[in-house]
Amino acid sequence: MVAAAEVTRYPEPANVPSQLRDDGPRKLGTWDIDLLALEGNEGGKLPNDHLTWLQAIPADAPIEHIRAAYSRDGVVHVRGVLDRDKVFDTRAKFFEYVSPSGVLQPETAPREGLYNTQLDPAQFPGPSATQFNRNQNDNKLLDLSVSAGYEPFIVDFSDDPALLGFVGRLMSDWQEPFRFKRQLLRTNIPRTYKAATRVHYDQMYLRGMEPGAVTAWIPMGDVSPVSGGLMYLEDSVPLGLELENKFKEMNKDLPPEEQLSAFNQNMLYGGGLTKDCRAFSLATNRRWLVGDYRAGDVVFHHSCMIHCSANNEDPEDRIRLATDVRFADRAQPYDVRWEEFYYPGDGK
Ligand SMILES: O=C(O)CCC(=O)C(=O)O
Ligand SMILES: [Fe+2]
Repeated sequence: MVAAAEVTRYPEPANVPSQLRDDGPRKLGTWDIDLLALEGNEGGKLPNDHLTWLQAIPADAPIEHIRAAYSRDGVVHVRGVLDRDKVFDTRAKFFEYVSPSGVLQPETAPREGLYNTQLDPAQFPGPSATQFNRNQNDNKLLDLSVSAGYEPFIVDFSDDPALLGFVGRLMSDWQEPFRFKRQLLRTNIPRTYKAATRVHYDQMYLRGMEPGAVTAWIPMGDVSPVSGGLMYLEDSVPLGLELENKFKEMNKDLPPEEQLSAFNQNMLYGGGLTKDCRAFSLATNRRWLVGDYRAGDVVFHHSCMIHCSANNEDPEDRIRLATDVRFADRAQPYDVRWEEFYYPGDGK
């Protein structure tokens, strides 16, 4: 077994040069990317010349523009796909539901999702930090976040026709777009360290199908550039595809079930490519695309697009809540393992 302390594990990619595009504006609203101090799991400030903005496109922009951005970049941040009030209502319901965990600042509205800073954030690791060796009931927030995912208020939120409709327009060659039942709710607690989302691409969890599923990452609240939203590695679909092909080759003599596993002997312990997003962007000579996300926005990404999150340094101690749901075409073969609800340690 691979040591738990291992930070990085992926096959050396052959030379996959990045198609670096012209740097866009360094300012986004009141934010200046050169002044951001972002850190990932392994610490170390991300060099600002390795950051650039993920620009949002309004949901009512011509779909051809949105489609072109998605196929060029592997990711598109769409502003205003969902009704903002609905997103906040669901956020409020979620935080009410998990409030027995004690995570909320007493006497604040659940809708705000403010963290109870009296508590040690280390007691609330999220789903990816607890993939293995978890004692039952050692993390009430995680237990409640998991079971919230089975509740109609979350399932209905994810089944919003506006979302499926958008996917249908984005993937116009799909015959029958559908949403996988499996979904996660992720609470990133402010100033929790070593608990950010590792560098990964989703195909490693979706090995029961060919690359091509679409992930919708849905911030459930406003998530500013310093509040632990997703960051995408620019021009990384070709790199993700190559890494996955190499993993396939490495996995080919494993039992079939193991070949599909994101946690088999060839993978980083606990999943992902590396916990060190700083080193990864330097090694691959690519920048992290950083977004300023608002409730109602949805980010769509390709299953080989590489991404991670930075630590949540929200100045108001807001918990970063997001959910991720995935879509595919029912007319094509898809990963049937994703037809079930998520539970911790389910190995996908
Ligand atoms: O919300 C996160 O931090 C992780 C989400 C993710 O990896 C995804 O949407 O594919
Ligand atoms: Fe992901």
